[in-house]
Amino acid sequence: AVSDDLKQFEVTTEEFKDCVVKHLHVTLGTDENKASKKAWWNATCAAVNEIVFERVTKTQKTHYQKDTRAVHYFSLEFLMGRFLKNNLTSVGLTDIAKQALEQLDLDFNEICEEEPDMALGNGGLGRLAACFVDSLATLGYPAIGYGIHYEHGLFTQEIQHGRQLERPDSWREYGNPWEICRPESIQEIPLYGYVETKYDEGGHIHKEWHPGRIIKGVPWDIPVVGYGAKTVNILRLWESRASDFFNWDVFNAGGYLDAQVENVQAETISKVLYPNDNTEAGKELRLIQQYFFCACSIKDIIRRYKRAHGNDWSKFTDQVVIQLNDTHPAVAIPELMRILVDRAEMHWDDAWAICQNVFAYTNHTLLPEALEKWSVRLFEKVLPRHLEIIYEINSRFLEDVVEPAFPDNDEVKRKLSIIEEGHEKMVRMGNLSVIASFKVNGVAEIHSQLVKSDLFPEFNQIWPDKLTNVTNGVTPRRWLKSCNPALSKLISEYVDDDWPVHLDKLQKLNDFADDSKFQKVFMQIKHDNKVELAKVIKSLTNIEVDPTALFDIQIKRLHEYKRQQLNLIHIMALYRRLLQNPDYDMPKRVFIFGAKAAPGYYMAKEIIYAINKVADRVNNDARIKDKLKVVFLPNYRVSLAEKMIPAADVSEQISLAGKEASGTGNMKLALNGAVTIGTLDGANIEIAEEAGEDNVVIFGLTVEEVKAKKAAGYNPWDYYYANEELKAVLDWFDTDYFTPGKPGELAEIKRSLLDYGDTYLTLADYASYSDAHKKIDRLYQDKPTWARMAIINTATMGKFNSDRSIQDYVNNIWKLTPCFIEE
Ligand code: 26V
Repeated sequence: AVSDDLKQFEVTTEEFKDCVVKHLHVTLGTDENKASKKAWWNATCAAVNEIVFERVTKTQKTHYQKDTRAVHYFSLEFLMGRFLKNNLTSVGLTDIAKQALEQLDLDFNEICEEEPDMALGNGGLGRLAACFVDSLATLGYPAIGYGIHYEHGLFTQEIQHGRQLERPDSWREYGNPWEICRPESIQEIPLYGYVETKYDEGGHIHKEWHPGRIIKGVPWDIPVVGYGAKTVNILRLWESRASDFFNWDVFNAGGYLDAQVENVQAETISKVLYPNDNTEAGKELRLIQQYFFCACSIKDIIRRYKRAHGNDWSKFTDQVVIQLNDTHPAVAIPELMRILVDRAEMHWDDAWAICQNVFAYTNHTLLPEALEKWSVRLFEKVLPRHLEIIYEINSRFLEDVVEPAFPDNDEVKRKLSIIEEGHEKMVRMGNLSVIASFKVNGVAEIHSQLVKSDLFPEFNQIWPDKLTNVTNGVTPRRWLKSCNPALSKLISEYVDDDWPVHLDKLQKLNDFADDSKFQKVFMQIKHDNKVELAKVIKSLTNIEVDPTALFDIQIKRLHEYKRQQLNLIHIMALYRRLLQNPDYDMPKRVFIFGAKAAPGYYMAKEIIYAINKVADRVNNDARIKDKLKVVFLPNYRVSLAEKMIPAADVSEQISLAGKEASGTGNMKLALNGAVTIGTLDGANIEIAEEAGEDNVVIFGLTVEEVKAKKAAGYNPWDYYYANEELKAVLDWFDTDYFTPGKPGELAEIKRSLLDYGDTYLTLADYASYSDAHKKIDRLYQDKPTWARMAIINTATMGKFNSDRSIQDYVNNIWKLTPCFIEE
């Protein structure tokens, strides 16, 4: 049992305290009298690292000695959040650390607040990668996460006069205690230049790439501590630097300043995370980022393989599997081909056979604007040899695979080709990924079905076993145990204390769903969490909210397909009902939003502004007697999510059906006892299956209905004229009711929903959404009924443990064996 596992680090409070103080002196160079909170935090991390770093070394040594097969998770994003609480949870020292800091007159939570979030990701895709590395380590699988060591993570968001302002995020400006630099594993990466065709004595063709630039990649390792801390894997993130070698050339040619310019250009590669979520812009720097980290990682993998197997490539596919987190790292495919064919001088067919057994690809979106395409012209400039290889992969694929399957069918060939013909030729990274991978998966049942039927139907015909599903999950260590300690303690009392690794055991709570004593305690914990969130709301926004009110939460990136605007329109309708009838029957409600908009996404920013303007008006209107409050919490991020999720009564999952691949916030909220109001989209469907239809509130069009409606010609004006309330609310946007003295400041939202066609069928789903909220109101007013629903939600979310997702990947794709690490 895990409780036993956790006993391996038997450290007393006294010992832990001494260790922190020791690090305050010898690592931080200060003392108890003058240490800042930041220094105490650093010293506490250093104390935890005494355990963690030992385990990293031991894990790596064991994996090397046992020559284990490992998964290499390639991702442009790892949204890790904070580490201290999580790592303490994993080594089982949370209570000890709490007491130790208390004895030092420090507040544990305050010290944890000193840690900046490691926000090297945008949203769902990056956070999924973080949950997956946690589960891989917890389950004892040999795994390494590869990514970029961005100097600046996702921007921090400030709200000024209701509008989003972006500020750079400098998460490691003053050093970061969780990372280890490994200069001994630096790699050199070529870019630009041209390809020379050579012939050897036998008349064989040989390609030589003469790069125009060499960039250095410096690896930083971040320990990923599995729960129980037996396995501690690493996340290896590459930082770009100017190559010394190249620099000296320039320098010797008399260009001291030129050399500095080269430095800046090289260091730009890992400077900043692209803040777009779901829109592809085709920027050169982004392609270079992708290639830079893929090339470093492939070299790293091959170096490690050769240390065990020398030049014998025959075991490579037994030892190495690479998972592509979306198409962002797909350039790893031609890179591995280049190394095998040009460098290892392997025959094309042998090299291709290796690739096809190494790569697997996860698709995370169907949105057409997010599907990556690179112009052939740009590709040729940055990676001339890779473009040739892609052409070769493509022509062999079209000839050897497509032609036999679809004889003389040019239309299918055009569709499946890696190269899109048009006025500008493009490289389609999705097609390349499907062709090179042995498995392709979607991230929830419905999404995987749509990948097969709508995105890649012909590929599915050619390779019926290639396309598959792995439903996403979240780590219950961060998203229940550490963020909701009171509920965790209750669960341990009623279930067993190994639920964080056997989440299905939560099922046992079903037995207590109608137990009034248990209901009381469960709802008291929810209330206490709401009191805590109310304090956060007060301190960040100065808005007072009543913790007895229903807390309705929508937290996710701002995007029109996620339909925060639907939520807003409904809030305005409630406000209007209250103004027309002060006795309108509804429980007190607080609507809480957290969302960042991509800096260049105009409509998303307008929606943020509108939410804030409506909030200003509603929150300060004495007529409605505090029955309705609207809160937009600035700078939504992992650490803020950890405070919001335990306090949610209702979880808003209201994307247009077919658009949200899975969602993972939906899982975190339900796990913490929130009731979902949601569409039949992504993992909502599976959540409803697990919790039962009575314990979620489903509304809106289904995927089939959306398709039918669009085919029949959707007209948003029909809904506008048919629904008096909807019309009145939309017309409100034209007035200055929420923007005094500035009529029409919010009018673009109305226009997007009527004049620009309402791409995401917001108006079509409005009536159904409004009815669903009426149902929520009724249910919430019946306390035992609500408590029962909340408990059943927590009880039935076992499926959404990311350990289960990882086990699915292992069984169906990766074929790994867990590796025991000695104590
Ligand atoms: C796309 C792009 C396009 C180019 C610019 C930078 C950039 C950055 C991220 C993305 C990713 C879009 C795909 C994505 O985030 N999908 C989300 O994946 C989650 C995990 O599977 C899933 O739960 C969400 O439903 C899905 O939207």
